[in-house]
Amino acid sequence: MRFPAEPFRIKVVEPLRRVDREEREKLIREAGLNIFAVPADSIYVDLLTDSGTSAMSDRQWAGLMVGDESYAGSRNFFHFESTVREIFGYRHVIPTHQGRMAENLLFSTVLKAGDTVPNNIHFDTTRANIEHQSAEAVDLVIDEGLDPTVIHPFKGNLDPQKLDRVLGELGKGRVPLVMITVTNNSGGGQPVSLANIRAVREVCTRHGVPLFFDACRFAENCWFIKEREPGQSERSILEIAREMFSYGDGCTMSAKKDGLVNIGGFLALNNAEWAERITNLLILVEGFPTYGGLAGRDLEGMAIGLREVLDEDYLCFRIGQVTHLGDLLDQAGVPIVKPVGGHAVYLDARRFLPNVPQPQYPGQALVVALYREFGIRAVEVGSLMFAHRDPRTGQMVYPRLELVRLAIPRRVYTTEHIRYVAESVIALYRERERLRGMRITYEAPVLRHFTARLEELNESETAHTVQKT
Ligand code: P71
Repeated sequence: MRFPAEPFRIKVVEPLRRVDREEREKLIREAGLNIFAVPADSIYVDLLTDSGTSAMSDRQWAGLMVGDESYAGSRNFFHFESTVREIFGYRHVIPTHQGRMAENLLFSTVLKAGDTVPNNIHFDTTRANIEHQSAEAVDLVIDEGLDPTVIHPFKGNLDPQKLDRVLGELGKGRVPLVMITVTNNSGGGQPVSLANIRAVREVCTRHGVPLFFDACRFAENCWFIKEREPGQSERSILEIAREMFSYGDGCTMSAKKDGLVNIGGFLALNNAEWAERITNLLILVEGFPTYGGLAGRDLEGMAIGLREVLDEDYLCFRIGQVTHLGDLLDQAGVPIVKPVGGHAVYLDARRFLPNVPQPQYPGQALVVALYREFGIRAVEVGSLMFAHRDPRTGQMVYPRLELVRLAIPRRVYTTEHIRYVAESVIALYRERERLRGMRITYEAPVLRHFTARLEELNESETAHTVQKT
């Protein structure tokens, strides 16, 4: 057997509306060829993100009914707090409404202008929150982590030598903390090994700098450790997680991923002085310390979800489903980023559409075609999201990678849905010569991909250099 069947059965269903091609064509045109502006109930399989899109279990739904909505001292907070302490091992547990608020509270408390925060690769919100403090976010992933064709078991590893150099140059006075993102979302959902985390810890200890985790997809990372790291196969996910977090001093968490909830997050840490300052800020901007920005029932959902995510049958199915999609595409010759990560499959738009040059947004051309032809929503992670004008030279700078992410929500789609997605992408690949590039007709000054409007180029404006395979 290639991978296990769904380790759950379905008790509640959410009907999906089938919208015909004609209506999809109309909707995507009205949306200015921007998939963020298409109403979600006109989408058949929605792979925009794995964040906040999980299906909760019957136990989590039951947990919502025992939500204690007291302003202070809700029993759900104590359940949540003891769960976080048991898995993550950090003393102070501060609930927030989602991950970026945990980042904001941490960085606005511990960073000063001119500081630097190293990471394997910072996620966008982490980078933005660091830069918001006039500090610098630096990415120190191993070189293999930047090449979409290199096979390596732990492509998310942070390079300890690069870190040693940065800490040697700047010292602890300029680097208040080091971060590791597990799994490394911006690098394709690639895992980090325990051996690497130990090596990073050793460098941090030598320089006297604390280590924090961006723990969004921690259980998926632990599954890869169990599968791929020598000597780990007999250990439980909980044991691996506890060891992993024991090398750190704290973490930020968006529970919208491996917390298996639709909203929620937290910050957990050992430093009592930082915790006190952060808690005071929390009361000012988010809420009382026993609820953060959440309802009591949300805390209960998180407490239960954080335990369910450690279940090996669940993780085996989850990672297997994502791998299965990658394998189906790879076997058909569709260019993807390899190896497949934990939460998403990434199409390599440069190799998929060699006839569409990067300034004509090949990734977005794929996203639009996947919706128009098949009702599937993916997201472009390429020139629409990242290309920008260099303020000094006035030239456009294009990102190295031109990708389309197919992120798989947790426990939501069946294997038949996955096959539908694979067959659709393969059919599109066979027809790829028909796809056209695009141009932007409206863009906002920052984060333009969320609201940009585009139009398709006509035949004569598209360069035709496609090689027949
Ligand atoms: C993802 C997201 C959600 C997202 C956020 C912003 C723009 C588009 C999509 C969120 C992450 C993440 C990591 C590693 C922190 C956050 C923020 N990812 N760290 O991949 O992946 O968490 O959304 O709860 O604030 O689609 P938050």
